[in-house]
Amino acid sequence: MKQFKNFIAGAWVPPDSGEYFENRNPADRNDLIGTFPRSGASDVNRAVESAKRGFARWRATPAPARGDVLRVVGDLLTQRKEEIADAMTREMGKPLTETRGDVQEGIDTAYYAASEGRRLFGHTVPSELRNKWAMSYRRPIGVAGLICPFNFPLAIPTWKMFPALVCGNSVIFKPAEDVPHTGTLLVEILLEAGLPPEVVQLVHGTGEEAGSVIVEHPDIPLISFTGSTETGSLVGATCGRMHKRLSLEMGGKNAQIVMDDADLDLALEGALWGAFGTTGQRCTATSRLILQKGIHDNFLGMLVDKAKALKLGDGRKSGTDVGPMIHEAALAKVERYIDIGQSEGGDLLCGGRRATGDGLDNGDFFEPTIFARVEAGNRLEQEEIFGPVLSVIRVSTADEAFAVNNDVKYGLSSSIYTSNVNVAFRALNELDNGITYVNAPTIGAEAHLPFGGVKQTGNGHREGGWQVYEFYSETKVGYADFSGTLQRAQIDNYLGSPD
Ligand code: UN1
Repeated sequence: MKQFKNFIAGAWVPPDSGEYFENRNPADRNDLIGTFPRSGASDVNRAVESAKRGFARWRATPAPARGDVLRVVGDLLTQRKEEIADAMTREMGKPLTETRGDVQEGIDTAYYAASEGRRLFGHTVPSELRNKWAMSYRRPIGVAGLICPFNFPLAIPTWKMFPALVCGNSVIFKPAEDVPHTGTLLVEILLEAGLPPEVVQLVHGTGEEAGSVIVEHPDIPLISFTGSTETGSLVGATCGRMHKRLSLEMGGKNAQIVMDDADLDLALEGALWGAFGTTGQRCTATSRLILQKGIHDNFLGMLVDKAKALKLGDGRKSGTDVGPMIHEAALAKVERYIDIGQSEGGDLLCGGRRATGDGLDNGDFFEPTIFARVEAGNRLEQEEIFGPVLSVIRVSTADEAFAVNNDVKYGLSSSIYTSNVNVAFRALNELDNGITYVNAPTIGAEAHLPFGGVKQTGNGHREGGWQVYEFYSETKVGYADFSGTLQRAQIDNYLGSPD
């Protein structure tokens, strides 16, 4: 059994507390992967001091050279894709097909970041005065604190870390305590690729003991957090008080709409993948299915048959469709929502309980669950469950479907299946989400497009694509006057007087 370390001040070191937590395989709790540092304030403080030195060096490295390091990171991730996918499945459960996709998203993000090192555009615009240049350009900000979730153990840290690094910041990375091994592999790869050691710091531990210290540290001006809306609110309060730049990526209650004119087989595959992929533990998971009345009964019948046939199991074994949930507390939360759904009068058509037997007894498995006749406005329909629970709502018209989609406090992704081009474009226009898919499920965002949601899903920032580079850099404006005279903006006028 291996005891893992933090990476602070250029060295792999134990936590000051001397205490460690266990990392176990959620498909088999007897499988202990290793123990990881329980870090606290003194570890974070040393990481910050080192990251400040790393920042001084890294900001002076030209952006194209910073990008070159990320290109090597992409190459190394590609070479080690299978090994990382296996480690990831072992510590968080989703099947290998999905963890390979997770690594691929990191690879895509690395190559995108590498090229962005040569493209951190600013603007040059005409000055209103003669012989004067006006331009805007980007500067790095400082030490970035990155607090990451368990469900995309590689991809989401890369969404944050790679643009932060290309923009010239140094980073303190706290992986979720459920997936510290994947986080460790990522940092090993960054170092192997040639990142100067003090530019990255890896601090393991819990949100309460390590994450909160990062958020509250006065020398970390930049925080990126992905996780629950409740924790995000606490992070937001602190960052607001301390005037920190903050990107929040939080909950979702994403809906797939299926209209009467949809390709039903396609919509069926989409619903299964969206609702039960990653065991429903995605911010973008489909947790509501809005069915138009003409296809409602038929579609539901097909869906329940398919959901019952999904094979639960160890994600490292071939044939597994759905892996375990991340831990016991997540299972218990889903169970509470099963009770809520039943007390609200929902019709439990399949699942609704822990899955046991057939090699599942040592893991945290829950059966894919479908509730029909869920009323818009019910708690089951409104609150994020983060598990394999799909609520089905029956509607009559597109207008009603759109209203149901929009009437929740979250706004990450949505999807519509229809063959009517006008309804499809209306959906793109009218659904209140950061991402809307037409004839595709609510999951499947690509690394080179902005990712994020409206309303209480986020705070207006985006990850991925070109937009995240704005978050990790500060815009500065430079004016250079080479006229040799005092020119006064807004006052001197070169058009001459009207007469
Ligand atoms: C998340 O849902 O937590 O869109 C991230 C997707 C992935 C990223 C999802 N590329 O499904």
